[in-house]
Amino acid sequence: MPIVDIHTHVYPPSYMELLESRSTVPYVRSTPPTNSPRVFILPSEDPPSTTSTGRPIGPEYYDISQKIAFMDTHNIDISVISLANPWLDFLPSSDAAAAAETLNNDLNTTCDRYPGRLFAFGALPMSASVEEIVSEIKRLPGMKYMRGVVMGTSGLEKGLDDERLNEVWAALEETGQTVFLHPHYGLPKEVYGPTGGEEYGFVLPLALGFPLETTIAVSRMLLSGVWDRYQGLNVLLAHSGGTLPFLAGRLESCIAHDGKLLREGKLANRRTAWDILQNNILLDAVVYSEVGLKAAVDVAGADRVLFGTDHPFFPPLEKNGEKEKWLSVTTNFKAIKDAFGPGEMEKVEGVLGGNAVKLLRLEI
Ligand code: 5CU
Repeated sequence: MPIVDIHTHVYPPSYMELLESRSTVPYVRSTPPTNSPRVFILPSEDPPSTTSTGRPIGPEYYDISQKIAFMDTHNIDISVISLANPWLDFLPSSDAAAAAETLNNDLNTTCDRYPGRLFAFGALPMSASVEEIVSEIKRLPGMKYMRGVVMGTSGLEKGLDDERLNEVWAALEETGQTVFLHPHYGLPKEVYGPTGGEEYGFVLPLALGFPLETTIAVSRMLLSGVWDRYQGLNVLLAHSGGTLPFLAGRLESCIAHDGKLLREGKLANRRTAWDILQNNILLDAVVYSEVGLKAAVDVAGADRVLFGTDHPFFPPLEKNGEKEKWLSVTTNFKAIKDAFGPGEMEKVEGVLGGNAVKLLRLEI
């Protein structure tokens, strides 16, 4: 059974050029003392402060041969690559549709260089008009290696419960494309303390801000009835669904006790979080512990959880050699193996790759 990485990012060369040409976040800049390129992408780095130094960025982000080398080092057979955050969200509306088209063509061509080893989630021009977004969604299935789309939580700037997204959900459902929903915006940095948590590096926004952002975005989709309207819409949640597997019970209980929702008739005939988790949501296995992985499997089912690495993010802090295995990856492999009993090898193989091959049709 192949090993498949469904959570693995790229910044193609043309996107790197874009980041290098910018002077506001997101951007890439070479700063003293090393003068090597550093990336500033997160809202918590905006505006850059005197203590904010970004993070190193190198060819592992844009040179696809490095992705393949990383796959070989970790025995990964197939990767479904996606543009990393913040995708095309920051582009002026007038540039977004053309940029998405160029980028997606580029991703498809990149996959073609390694037939059978690479597939992709396309990027959407979320700052363009709904018509242009829908048009790109409808164009993607014509491309050999595209298997869905990657999307952040901002939607058309008002979040994913925005009714203006109806046509987008309808197009995704109609074309049978999986939405890979990924965080970027986190929480307002004030929640991390007077300095925005800077004294703790990137720990708070990445460990907590990202998963909570995903949890809130999916909860808003659920509450606004997205899955009541689009019952065939499939969404793959990054980081094992944020905290949704743990909080789904509390979410459902709060819904069942909400007088406003009752008065507005919103409690009748609604699909619950449990139903959505078992039928519409796929969870990646990027949660770094057996405890979180077991929760993901418990709520979604072992056949709906999919291995991922988050490459090229979370590299080892000290490099010991090109062929060194990454701690962030071995931790997730171990969590998957430990979450299942000795007689459950089939489930392990499913999470490691079988589920992805089946659900994302990874055959050429
Ligand atoms: O470390 C990070 O900033 C990130 C990021 O931005 N996106 C991602 O997918 N993983 C880690």
